[in-house]
Amino acid sequence: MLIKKPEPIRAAEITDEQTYLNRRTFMRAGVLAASAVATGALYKGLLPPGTEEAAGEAVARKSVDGEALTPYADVTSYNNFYEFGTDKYSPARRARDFPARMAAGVSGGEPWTIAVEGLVQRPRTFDLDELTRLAGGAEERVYRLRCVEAWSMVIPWLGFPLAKVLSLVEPLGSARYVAFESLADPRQMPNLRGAGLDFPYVEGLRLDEALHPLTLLATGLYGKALPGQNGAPVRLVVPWKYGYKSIKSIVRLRLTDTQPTTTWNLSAPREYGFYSNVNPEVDHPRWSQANERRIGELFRRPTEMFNGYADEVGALYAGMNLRTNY
Ligand SMILES: Nc1nc2c(c(=O)[nH]1)N[C@H]1C(S)=C(S)[C@@H](COP(=O)(O)O)O[C@H]1N2
Ligand SMILES: [Mo]
Repeated sequence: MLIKKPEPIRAAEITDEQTYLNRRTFMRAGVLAASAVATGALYKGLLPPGTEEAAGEAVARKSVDGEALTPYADVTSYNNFYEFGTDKYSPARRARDFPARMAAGVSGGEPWTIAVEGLVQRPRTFDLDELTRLAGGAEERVYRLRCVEAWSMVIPWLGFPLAKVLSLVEPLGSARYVAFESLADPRQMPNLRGAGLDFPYVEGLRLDEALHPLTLLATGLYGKALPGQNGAPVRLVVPWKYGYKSIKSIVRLRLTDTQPTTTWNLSAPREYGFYSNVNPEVDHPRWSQANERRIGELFRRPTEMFNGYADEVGALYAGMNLRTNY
C-alpha cells in the first residue's frame, strides 16, 4: 500500500503507544500543515461558503487538542464488525488474518478494488493502491469515534478525504447521495447468517456530507495498515456520526439521486435513522445518548453535539429538524 508519509509508518512499527505518541509530537505539525493546504485547494467551490475554512482549521485543531488516544490494544480488540461476529471480541479473533488471507490468495486473493459508479461522468474500478496514490497518499487524522451504544474512542487514522475519490470520477449534477457497500464473502466472513442483519452491509451519505473535508476513507490506524477487525483494507470514517455510518471493508460506491438504504435503518428504522448524527439531546429509544464511556477511562463523559465537530459540520444541517431527521 502506498502511503505518502514514510517516516511515521516506520515509527509506528513500534507498537508501544507512548513511543508512538512521542514520535508523533515531532511529526504532526508538518503533516497537518500539508493536509490543511491540500484541503483548501481541493474543496473550493464544492462546499457552502465558510465550511471550507472551518473544516481546514478543524483538522489541525482537533488533532492537537490533547485528548488522549485510545490505546492500540483497545482499538483493535473491542470492535463491531457483525460479519465476523456480533460480540465485541469475535472480530479481533476471527478477522485478524483477513487482510493476509486476501493478499495470499488463499480465498479471494485478487487485489482489493473499489468500484465507483452510478451518477458520475467517469465510472471506474480502482485498485486500492492506485486509488491511494491518485488521492495523494494517506495522511494522519485523529478523530473521536462515538458508537451508538454510548462508548467512544480517540483514534489516529491514516487515510484520504473521500472528496478526493469523488473528484476523480466527476459526479453528475443530478447526484445527491453516495451509497456504500461492504464485502460480503462467505469464504472470508463467518457470520453472514448469524448476525440478524441483511448483508452486504450498506450505508449512505448525502453528497455534501460525503464531500466534507472531515469525511475520510481510512486505510490505516496508528501508522499501520488497518487490521481486519477495523475494516481492512479500506473503511469510511465520518467522525460526527454514530460509528455504524463508518462502514468497513468497502468494495463499492454508487452515486445516486435517491436516499440510499442503510443496514441499521432497514433492521430497526425507529432506532437508527439515515442521518445518525451524534446528538446528546435525542435519546435512542432504549437508552440515553447524553453521555458516553470513553474506552479506557473510569468516569463517563458528556456527549457533545455532532461528537464535538459542531463548528465544522453544523452548517450542513441548518434549518433541519434534528429530532425527526435522527
Ligand atoms: N461492514 C461493517 N461495517 C461496520 C460495522 C459492521 O458490523 N459491519 N459496524 C459499525 C459500528 S456499529 C461501529 S461502532 C464501527 C466500529 O469501528 P471500529 O471497530 O474500528 O471501532 O464500525 C462500523 N462499521
Ligand atoms: Mo456502533
